[in-house]
Amino acid sequence: MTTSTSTVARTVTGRLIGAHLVEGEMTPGAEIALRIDQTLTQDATGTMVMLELEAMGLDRARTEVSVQYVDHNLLQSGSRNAEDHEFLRSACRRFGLWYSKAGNGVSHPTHMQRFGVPGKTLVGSDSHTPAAGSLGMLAIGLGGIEVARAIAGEPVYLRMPEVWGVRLTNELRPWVSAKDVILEMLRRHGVKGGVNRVVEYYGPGVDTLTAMDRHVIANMGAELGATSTVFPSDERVREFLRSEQRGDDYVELVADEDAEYDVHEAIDLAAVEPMVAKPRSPGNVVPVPEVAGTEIEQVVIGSSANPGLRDFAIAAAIVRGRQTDPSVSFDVNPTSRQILQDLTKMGATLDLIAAGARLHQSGCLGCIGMGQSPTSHGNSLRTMPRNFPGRSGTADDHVYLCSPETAAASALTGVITDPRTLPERLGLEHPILDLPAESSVNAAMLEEPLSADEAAEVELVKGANIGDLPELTAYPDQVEAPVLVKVGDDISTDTIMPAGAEALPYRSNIPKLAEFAFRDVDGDYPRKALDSRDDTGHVIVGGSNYGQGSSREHAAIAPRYLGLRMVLAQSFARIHWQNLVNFGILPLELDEADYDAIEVDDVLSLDGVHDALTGDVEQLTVRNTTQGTEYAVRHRLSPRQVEVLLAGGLIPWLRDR
Ligand code: MIC
Repeated sequence: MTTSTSTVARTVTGRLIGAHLVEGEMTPGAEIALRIDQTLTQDATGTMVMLELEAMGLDRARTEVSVQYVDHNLLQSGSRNAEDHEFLRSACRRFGLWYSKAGNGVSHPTHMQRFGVPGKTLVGSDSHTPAAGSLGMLAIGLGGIEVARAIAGEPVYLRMPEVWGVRLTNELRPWVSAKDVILEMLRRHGVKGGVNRVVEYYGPGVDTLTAMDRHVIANMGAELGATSTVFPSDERVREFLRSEQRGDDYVELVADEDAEYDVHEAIDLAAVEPMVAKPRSPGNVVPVPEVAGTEIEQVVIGSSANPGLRDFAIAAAIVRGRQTDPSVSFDVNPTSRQILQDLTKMGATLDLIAAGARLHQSGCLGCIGMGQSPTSHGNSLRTMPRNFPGRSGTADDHVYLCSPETAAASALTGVITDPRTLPERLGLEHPILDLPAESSVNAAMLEEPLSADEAAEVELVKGANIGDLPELTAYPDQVEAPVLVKVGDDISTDTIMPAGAEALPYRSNIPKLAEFAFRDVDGDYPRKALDSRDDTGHVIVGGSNYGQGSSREHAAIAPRYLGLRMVLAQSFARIHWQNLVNFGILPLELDEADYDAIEVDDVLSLDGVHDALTGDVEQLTVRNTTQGTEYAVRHRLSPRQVEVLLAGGLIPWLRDR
């Protein structure tokens, strides 16, 4: 479907894109380039970004605001994570970035509270960056090196998305909250429903959602595979910015009454029920009654998917004066210090602790398996955004995702519980929260950028854990290499390059991190791949939506370090597809029948790569020399991406220029 610029320009998304467009046509599918106002990076992806800035020879950040958060790798067991934090702080001082210290808070809500400005563009090396769409920003998750380029003042390239208008009507009922809305979207559309789309919410129901409610929905829009999620900037945004003592940053940004969307959807908020995503995909959603009664061993409340004060306060109000079930570990990690401060002022922290909560420091922690891994047989119920296999740090985990209301109700009973049954079960009426009109703003753990003169004196501090960027060579003209791994549909980057407390501390050390690649698919992959590296390299074959989930470019860099040359998949997730190109790996799309035919260890060959990619046709022929067959495959790369790939990736491409 094509859309003329004039129609798209009347949606909030169209206005945001139109105001930042530096190249290209606003026709869905066409490559466009956007000017970027703000960036965010977090520690688990940020160390690579800072190494990339160093390699680019950047003198000083050229954005309006760039902030480095430390929120993922907070457990300091051994010196590695602390060395990453130290390196990141020195890089912020050197390159003129803000530094949000460990313990200050998770990037997304903290960025929204302290830096979000309606009408601006934001890119972040974290797939949940679209959370800032809650303020009428265009916020997009990207691989680190793309964010590094944005910090250096370069535009960001992407495919012009379709705009998916979701009309909200009515109001959520008691015991149902914003998380249930995004879970309802995932129930309807699954984890690929949003690929190459921006989800834009509009209609009378939008007004009934606070800015933080909108954050919940925009944050987890990443699970739909969407390029971003956008809400209007309206009175609710003005209220939010006022409560953050930043009322002056408010700008109205709304769609025209008769704005036209490329794709249409409607949700009656009054009809939304409590929802739960069952193991092991955020798209595996059912209404809570369908799984009610399932025993659980753990409840975790926290993460950027339910980061607002109300998300913790409602849980505290539900458990107030009661004890959580003895069989349940009730883990709570408030998303930011500011929120913890407000919860404490309200007395809610005490309610949580008295009910049996294990209170953790502000950060992502269990959301990426940085602690709080469950047993391999027990069920863990979380307010987090993802439950991909093994992501909790337990290989065969059973993680369910839900709202804070469902989580708190279940913590009390020890089984998955529909919070709407609490009045009858426990005589508990739906709590009415009395939230402070003003947040406890405290920016003491946010270090401002140094002046240019001061920054010029700063040396990067590289402890033993800070490795080097891999050397990337130009793409060969011929590939003839074995398939080392074949995986199915919806393989997430958590499968390709696992997170968890064991692997994450090596995010700045690619050779070491690579030892964990595809750990739960084939523990022998890193060794076999390394053996292939200096010889033929190797190939990976995937089903549809290959590489969904996180923005971690490590899921491309580490396999590339191990000699990966091509990935053949039925389709790719947006960020990972671009990350492959950025690190000199050729992504090719193949048909289902050909996917079915390929076997592990088959040798695939592609000749005349340079001519084939620079020609006019997207179609190429891959030969299976083991089976004596041929497959017609497609690359969907723009001429700019072809150049980058053939140079061996963005780093050599930039160096050549
Ligand atoms: C995630 O939610 O998967 C992460 C961990 O935040 C990632 C980033 C990472 O892998 O460091 C993301 O979403 O991009």
